[in-house]
Amino acid sequence: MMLRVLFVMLLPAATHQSPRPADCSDVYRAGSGQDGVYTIYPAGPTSPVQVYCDMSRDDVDGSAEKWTVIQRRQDGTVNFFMKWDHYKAGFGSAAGEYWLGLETMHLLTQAKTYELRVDMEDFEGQKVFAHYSSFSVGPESEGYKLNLGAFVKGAAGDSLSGHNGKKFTTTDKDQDDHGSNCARLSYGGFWYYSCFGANPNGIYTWGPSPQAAGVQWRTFKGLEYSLKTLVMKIRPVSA
Ligand SMILES: [Ca+2]
Repeated sequence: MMLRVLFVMLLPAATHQSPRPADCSDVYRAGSGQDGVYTIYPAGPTSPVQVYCDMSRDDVDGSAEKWTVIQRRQDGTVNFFMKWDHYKAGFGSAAGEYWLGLETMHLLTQAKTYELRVDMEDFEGQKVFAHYSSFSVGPESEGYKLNLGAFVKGAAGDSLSGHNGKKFTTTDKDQDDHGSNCARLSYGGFWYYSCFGANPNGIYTWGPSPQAAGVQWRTFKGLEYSLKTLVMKIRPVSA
């Protein structure tokens, strides 16, 4: 009872003193318009998370994009063949390749409605994207289920809709629709079904990927090609 009273007295003061950004749109609103690594607090003031903010300008109207990067592949320096606890907590470096973490993704996407854009590039310099109207991740008690809105546009084509509604699977936690474990078969961790149209967390293999285990997006380069870069990023729909 004493503790409870203390918390009630302390919490309002702490939150009023310094509003902390929950995502990159908050970072932008607070005056930082440069691309780079920032600290956000999607779970409150005691839980800082490092994230890369993509503040680049829209090609059409020049407005700032304020994307919060939740996943990035670009050079193969980070091992993505990781277990459940790592996918839950996040790994890698916000300045390079990383996975933000399922728990942080869940907390972020509970607070606001986000849209998703996946940027990708092949080793010949061709750049495409896929844009989805909404993106959220359910709680751990529901297996961090993916809730994906409609495919809106993008020359990459739609390789992600098949993953909608699926729970997250890692080598040590099989929640997919396959008789075996898709994370083991595909050397990654993802919202697999049986198994995938997109494998963003697959093995980085610098192009040809005969075993369908690379960083892949079926409707762009098929399942025998591992991409040079792949970035998943979200922003509030009303930003
Ligand atoms: Ca399975």
